[in-house]
Amino acid sequence: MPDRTASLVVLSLGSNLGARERAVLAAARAVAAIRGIAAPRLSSLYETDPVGRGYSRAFVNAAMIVEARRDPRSLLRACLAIEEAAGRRPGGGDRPLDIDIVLFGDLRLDGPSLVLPHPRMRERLFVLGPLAELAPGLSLPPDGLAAAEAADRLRDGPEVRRISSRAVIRAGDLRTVRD
Ligand code: PH2
Ligand code: MG
Ligand code: MG
Repeated sequence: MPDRTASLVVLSLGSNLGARERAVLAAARAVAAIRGIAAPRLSSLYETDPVGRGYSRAFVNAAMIVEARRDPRSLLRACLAIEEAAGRRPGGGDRPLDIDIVLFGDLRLDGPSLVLPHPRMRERLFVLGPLAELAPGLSLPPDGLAAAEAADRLRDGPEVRRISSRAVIRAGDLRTVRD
């Protein structure tokens, strides 16, 4: 039974520099190990065309859903520490690891370092494609559209290719399960 005081949190993981797949999988493990995080689930890995300027390589992206019993800003700080440990430097462009909080329950937040829901989530198939695999029926803001339907509406945009079997995290231990 889900913990009633926990929030359902959606994260988007990405890497387009170095050992991309390994970085995303290690990040998922590190997120699962953050205190107050429970019931982690990870999508398959996807190779995705970069969206926006200043990126020279394709990304590996995945979606992650967790239950969080901590506040969003402290979760963000923990995610930034994981990015830093993976070699992330301040500034834009190619990055070995990016962890974005996409949804934090129903919370709306408009702060200098964190905006929730993530303002561009509905435009990005590299976020919604993996999320739709994990939680096709999840209802998304602002209109409650299901994740699978929201992803379908972006099928004409930049490409998203599933490159791994589904990875599942159980009890904080990530195993890759062949489909
Ligand atoms: N992240 C960005 C900008 N562009 N494109 C893809 N395909 N995947 C990303 O994770 C990504 C991006 C900013 O963080
Ligand atoms: Mg990002
Ligand atoms: Mg980020």
